[in-house]
Formats: sequence, C-alpha cells, structure tokens
Amino acid sequence: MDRRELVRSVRNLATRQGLRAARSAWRGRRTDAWGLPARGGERARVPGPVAGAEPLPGGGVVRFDRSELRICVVTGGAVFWGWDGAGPGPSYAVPGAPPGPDPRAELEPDKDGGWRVVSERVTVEVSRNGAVEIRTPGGVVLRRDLPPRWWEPLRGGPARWMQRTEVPADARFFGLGGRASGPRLRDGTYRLWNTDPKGSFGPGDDPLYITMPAQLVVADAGTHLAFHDNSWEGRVTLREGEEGNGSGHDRPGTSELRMEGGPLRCWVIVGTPARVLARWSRLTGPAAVPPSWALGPQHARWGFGSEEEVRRVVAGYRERGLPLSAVHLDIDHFDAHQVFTVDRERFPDLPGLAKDLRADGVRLVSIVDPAVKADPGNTVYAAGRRAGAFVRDGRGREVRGEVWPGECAYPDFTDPGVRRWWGELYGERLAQGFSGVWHDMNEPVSFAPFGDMTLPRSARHALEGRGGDHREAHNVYALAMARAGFQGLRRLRPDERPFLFSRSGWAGMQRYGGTWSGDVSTGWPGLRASLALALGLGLCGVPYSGPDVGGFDGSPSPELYLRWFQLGAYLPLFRTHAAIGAGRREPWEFGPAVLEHARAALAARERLLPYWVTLAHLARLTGAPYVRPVWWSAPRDRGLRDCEDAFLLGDALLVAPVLEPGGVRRSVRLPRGRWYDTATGEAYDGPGRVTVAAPLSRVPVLARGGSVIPVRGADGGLELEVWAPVAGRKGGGLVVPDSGDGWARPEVERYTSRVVDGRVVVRRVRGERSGPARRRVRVRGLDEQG
Ligand code: NBV
Repeated sequence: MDRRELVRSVRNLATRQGLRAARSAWRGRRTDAWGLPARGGERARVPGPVAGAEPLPGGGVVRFDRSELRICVVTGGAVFWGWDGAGPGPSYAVPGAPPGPDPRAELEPDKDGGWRVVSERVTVEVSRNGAVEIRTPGGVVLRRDLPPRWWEPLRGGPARWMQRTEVPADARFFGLGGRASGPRLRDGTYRLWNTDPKGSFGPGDDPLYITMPAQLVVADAGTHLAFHDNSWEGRVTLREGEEGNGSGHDRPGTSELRMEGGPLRCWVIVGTPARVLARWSRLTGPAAVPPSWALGPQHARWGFGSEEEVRRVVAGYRERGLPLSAVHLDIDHFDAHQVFTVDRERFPDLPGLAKDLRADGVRLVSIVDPAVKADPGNTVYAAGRRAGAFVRDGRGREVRGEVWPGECAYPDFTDPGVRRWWGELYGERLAQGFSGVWHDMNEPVSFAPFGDMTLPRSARHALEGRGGDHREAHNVYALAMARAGFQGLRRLRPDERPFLFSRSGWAGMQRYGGTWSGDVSTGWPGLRASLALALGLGLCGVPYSGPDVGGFDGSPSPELYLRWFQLGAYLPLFRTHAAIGAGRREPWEFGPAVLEHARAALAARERLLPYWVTLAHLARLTGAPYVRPVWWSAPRDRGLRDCEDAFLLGDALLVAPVLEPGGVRRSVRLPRGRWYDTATGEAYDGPGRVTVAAPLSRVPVLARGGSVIPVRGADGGLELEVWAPVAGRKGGGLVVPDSGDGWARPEVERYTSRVVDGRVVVRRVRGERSGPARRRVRVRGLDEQG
C-alpha cells in the first residue's frame, strides 16, 4: 500500500470509527450515570478556630474545631503538611517511605495564638484560623496558604476542596507539568486532568498530556516548590501580583487550587532552584538515565509503511553522512493497529531489519499503546482477560473504549499484578529487535466526538489494592504504565538500562523515563511551545523530553524546519517525527542549504555527546534538568526570570534558538559573568543584553567563561573544551564519562580552571587534592582576555 492509500484507509477508518466513537462515548456517559450518581446537596466546612496542638517529631498536629493539620519537616528540609489526618502516603509521586522527620524541628506556640515549626531552613507558621505560612529563616514570607474550604456531599462521597495561596507580588509561576503557553505561567486557569488535545496543539491549548499539581514559584524572597499530592481532577487559577512601587501597597500573586476530591496535603521545598530540584528528585525518585544512544539524533514517522521504506530512509542518512542513532516505528507497523503485533506483510522480518540497522549503529524503538483490541482472537486480550487485567465498571463489566484497533479494553496499571503481566509482554518487542519503547495514547484515550476522550470516571481501579475509580486513577494511569514497562524491560534485559518515554504521566514519571511534546502543531507558535514544554517539565523533575522536530502535522517551511531542527539539537530528546498525512521530515527534503545547516546542527550534537551523557547522569544524581531556564543560578534577576526564548544547557552553555521567521540576529539576555559566542569566540560580560548573529547556518550558543565541557574530539575520544575564565576567577565543571548502557556506577570527575601567567590551567580535583587533568584539553576564548 502506498502512502496515499494508507492515508485514505485511515480516513475511511475515521468515519466508521467516528460512529463507533460516538457509541462508545454514549456508553461511557451511561456508565457514569449509573456509577456516579449526582452529588446532591453539600455542606461547606472550614477548619474553624484553633483548639490545641500536639508536638511530634519534626513538627506535630495542630487541632482546629473542624479539622486538624499535621506538619512535619523532614530531613533535608522539605515540609509536609496535611489536613484532616492526611499523611504523606500512599502516594504515586513519593514512592516508598518519605524521608524521616528532622528531629531538630519543633512545634511551639506563637504570640498570636497560633503555632509554628522552626527548622534550620524554613519556618512554618500556622495562624489561629488555619492559614499556613512558609517563611525563610529570616522571616520573609514565601507562601501563605489561606484556610482551606471543603464541600462535603450530604449523601457521602468525596469532598471537593479549595485553597487560595498568596505569594510575593514579584513572584513568577512555573511548572504544573507540560504547559504549552509556558514556561512562565501567566494569569489564567490551568486544568489538572491529563488530556489528548484532539489533534495538534499550540500555545493556547490547555491542558495537555502531562499535568501535575507541582508549581515552582520564583520571587526575590526566594524560590520554592509546592506539590499538592493529589491525583484527582482539579484546576489552578494563577494571578501574578503587582508591586506598589514603594507605596507599601503590593498586591500579592495568588494561586487558587480547586480539587474534585482526594487528600489536601502538600510538600513545600524551599531553597535555590538547584536545591529545590535536588530535594524534589530525592522525594519523587531519581531520573532514569537513558542509554547513551538515546542522546543521539532519532527519526520517527507515523506511516513509514514498510520495511523497505525504513531501509530507504536510513540509507538516506548514511549516504549523506548524517548521524542517526534510532528509528521509531509507529502504529502502522502493527497488525491492524494492535499493540504487540507486527504487520507481517509490510514488515516481514523485523528482527532482520533490526539486526541490519544495528550493524549501522541504528536502533529500533517501538510505539506501545495501552488499549488492547477486545477481540478473543487477539492473544494479548485473551491472556489479559484470563488474568482479569482490564478495567471494569461498577457492575463488573469490562470498560470498552474506541481507539485505533477498534473496540478496546484497558489494562489497569494501578494493579501490581497487571503491571507484572504487562511488563512481560515487552519480551515480544525485544524479540522483534526493538531497543526501546515509546508509550502513546496513555492519558488514556478513548475517541469521543464529545466530552473527555477518556474512560468513564466511574470505571474501577485497583489503586494498589485500596480500590477507587477513574477520578483518582486517571492522572496516574500513564505513570503506572511507565512503571510496568520500565520494570518489565529491566527484568527481561537486566544488563541494559531501559529506554522508555511516555506521552502522558504525572509527578515521579522520571523514575521510569522521559516524555516528548506530543502532537505539537507545525508553525512558529508550535516551535515556541516546544521549548516551553521542555523547560516546564524539567522544572517538575522530568528532565528528558523534546518535541516532534518540524511539528506533528502539515509541512513546515524550510526555514521553520531548520530552526526547529536547530532547537531540537539542544534538547534532550532530539527526534524528527510527523503524522501520517504530514510532509516529510528528513533533513534533505528541504533543499541543499537546509541540509547543510542541519548537518552542522547534527555535528554540533555529536560533538557534545559526552556533555549530554554527563548531563543525563547529573540529572539523576542532582535532580537538575539538562535544560534550564536562564534564571537557574540567578533567580533574583527579574529580567532573566521573564526570559522565555533562551535556556541553559547544563551549567556551561546558553542556547538562544531562533523562534521567529526572518531572524538572522537576535538579542540575548546574559546572566552575570563572562560569556563567549562559541561560533565567533567573541566575549561578552553579563549581566545585560547583547545582540548576536544568528544566521541560518546556526543558532547562537554561548559558553560560560571558565567552563570545562566534555566533547568528542576528532578521533572520537573524550576531550575537555575549556573556555577561559576571567583572570583572577576560578571556573570548572563536572564530567561523567560514558560507562556504557548498563548499570555501572558512573564516576564523576571534577575539574577547575584558572588563568595563570596568561595561560589557562586545568586541574582535576580528587577529594582535598588536585592534580593534572590527564585528559586532552582544548582552550578557547583566551585571545579575548582583557
Ligand atoms: O500513533 C500515531 C500518533 C503518533 O504518531 C503521535 O506521536 C502521538 O502523539 N499518535 C499520537 C496517535 C494519533 C494522533 C492523531
């Protein structure tokens, strides 16, 4: 079947499928009408006046007339608080036991009739009516959570709740998962409900595939992260504050969180951005380190259509001398779109294809959708049914949805037994020769012409044995699927780190892998959204992600494609991908000039691979995302805080992508210190704005003076590129050499750089001592020394 035929057949399917989707949506409604009766009358409640308190390790319990608040400062300095008896567990975000209480933190009465917990890094102040303030040790307020309000259904059932929070007038909000309009989250309402936006999305579309109630608040007074550990549906309304310009009449920023149910509990972490992310990753788990090949350039397409076409595309890369480390096969390689099958007519010998590609250094990655065609002839379905693996409704009937293969059943990944069963199925993918997996449609999606495209809210889930329904399980469905896939791959191939990335997810998903933009629309706004997503997710602890380079739908202009390619080359997941009917995304499809510029971007990526490997390991060890907003080390610089069109790659590089048509120069806001344009060697001193050349051949990349960057030398070996520090100042950097794709403990090398007698001296530091670098060093930027 050629491409056109394929497109046509999908369109036909779409109409037949449209009818089935409508039927399935009605069915879902009926299920909910039966399973979730109307809430009826509600009673509102607030905590009421304080009534007493009981000290406990790390804090204690403050009692109010109509509720109680538990507070605990844990070792490392994070604060936990929970109302109505809520504790830190069970939690999908914070697995295992959370850190223990900090024994030095004590609950004591304050002079206004409230209570406070004083600890080394933070003070928690509880007012008489239940407002909770988080203050710096110096007493500056970072966050004031006003007394919450609950609405309890008179007939029983989950209470809805609302809490308003005030933050300093100058504060900026970030996070909440992947938000296309970010990274700075402007005034508006952001929904917490993982959603396939129905077709491609742009900056105005919200919510998207990954939502999470984790917000990072950056203000002059300090940075903090607040995570409301609750997977239910909710919405956050943000309003930035206004400063009274010295009049003393600041209007604080506000964040109002409304949840449809679930516990009211929160973790607050205070500190520099680096410390906040470090503790956040300690709490939610360290990020999986992708195998090194997953840091190289990758190519995907929905609708390769056949083995020959895959070979042809890979040969295209090889013939042109372009590096390629992986090819991703989409649902069109399945037999009738059914997961864990192969269309043997068009892909007669996948293991053979995988082997041939592998000989050329190219891996195969497979899409995996959660929905299983509900057909007794489908062996996965038959086995799942026998195992009782699929989600059921309140009456015990299997919940069916409509997805690519037709009517489908959904594994309940919140059941540990189902996760184990599902994980074993990845053996089939490994046997086909795949080296990694790409989880899609796991919000989870069931096509519907109206309402939410997902399972009925009354659908039952195991929730680790506690039991509950889709209102609670929806947002963690993909996280639990990622856990199943990751652990399955680890069991099946224990010597290799799994490569997994997932469209949907929740707080903690980094433990199992990364994510990607999803169906970002082809256009300049989509290019901007690509960067917003990667930065926002990184600040939520999910460091490995990247866009569909070129956009998911349509055909980008050569210029747009090139600028997207150049941005993608500096994001962790660097992958070209497009929809079945969309134009091509191979670098040679846009004319000879674009090909040459793309070649340069690929070469730059290849040269920086040792740096990428270092950043991947450091993300695991320190929680710092590979790509960071430019305010990362200077959150008090308000100009940087509002800068959304550039980013830091690790500590050493500042990347200023071109996000507008026609741009050949651009203005860049520099953090403090010396910065070198890596293309021209020109030196600039920050803070401040500079204008740098951004010809079509490259995007500006600046290196921080003093930085030590591991790069791939001409002979393929690791060498240190060192950018001269300012005379009298010390620079340095960390290097984590590639220790293979297994589980070997990485070794972290630490280097310092200094200018001595007009020469740059690089030394390796081991404990208290330092010695020669013992690696090849290439010094840059010395001529520009003043
Ligand atoms: O599997 C087909 C696509 C995939 O190419 C894309 O990357 C996913 O985000 N998938 C969505 C399902 C269909 C979307 C219209």
